[in-house]
Amino acid sequence: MKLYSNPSSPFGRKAMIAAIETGLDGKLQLLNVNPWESTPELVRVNPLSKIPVLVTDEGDAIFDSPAVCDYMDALDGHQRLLPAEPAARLRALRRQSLADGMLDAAIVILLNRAQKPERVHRGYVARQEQAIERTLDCLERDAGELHDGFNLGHIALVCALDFLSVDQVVDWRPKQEALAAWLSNMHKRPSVMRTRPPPRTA
Ligand SMILES: N[C@@H](CCC(=O)N[C@@H](CS)C(=O)NCC(=O)O)C(=O)O
Repeated sequence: MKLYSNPSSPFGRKAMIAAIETGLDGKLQLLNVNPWESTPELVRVNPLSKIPVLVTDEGDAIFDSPAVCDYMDALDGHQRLLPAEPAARLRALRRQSLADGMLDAAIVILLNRAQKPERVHRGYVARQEQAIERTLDCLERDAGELHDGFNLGHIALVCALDFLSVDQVVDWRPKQEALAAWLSNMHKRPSVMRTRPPPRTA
């Protein structure tokens, strides 16, 4: 199997952590791509030119990260990532949606930061910042419930929260102390340690 990804991509990191947790990482050929370049190689497997993309041994391409992780979980067959029990599954999917939503908002903020001031969409950026703030507050309120294992919901949250810090989108740790403590604990997990994003250079 091939995984088109990039060590800086938080969505790609979800796929890598999922691969390690399901024991599939050894079977993966990693292809480091920059989605913004829309290379023929990437758009051939994903016309949306986004990463991660998993290409199976049969040549089928799967995207985006929830689908990639779901597929790996199905291959593994132990339901380590997506619990079968409905309430636990709902919690995992909801956490993943919150985390992925924060990432989508964070990417909009960063793209606008890279623009000249006259090209920044201030109202839209403020909307994304408020969405992240509300989501962090909501996660902080329920942080006590996060100690219920390590599945796709936890994976997505680790990737999103680290991205917010590494890319300095928002300095959330001082306000969300329980969430920060949970994340520090998650950093001891081998799959999380092995996939730590490189420091941002620019
Ligand atoms: N919903 C997608 C989002 C993937 C995504 O936005 N990936 C970024 C890299 S972190 C990307 O490829 N961006 C390029 C683009 O939006 O054109 C997923 O969960 O995989």
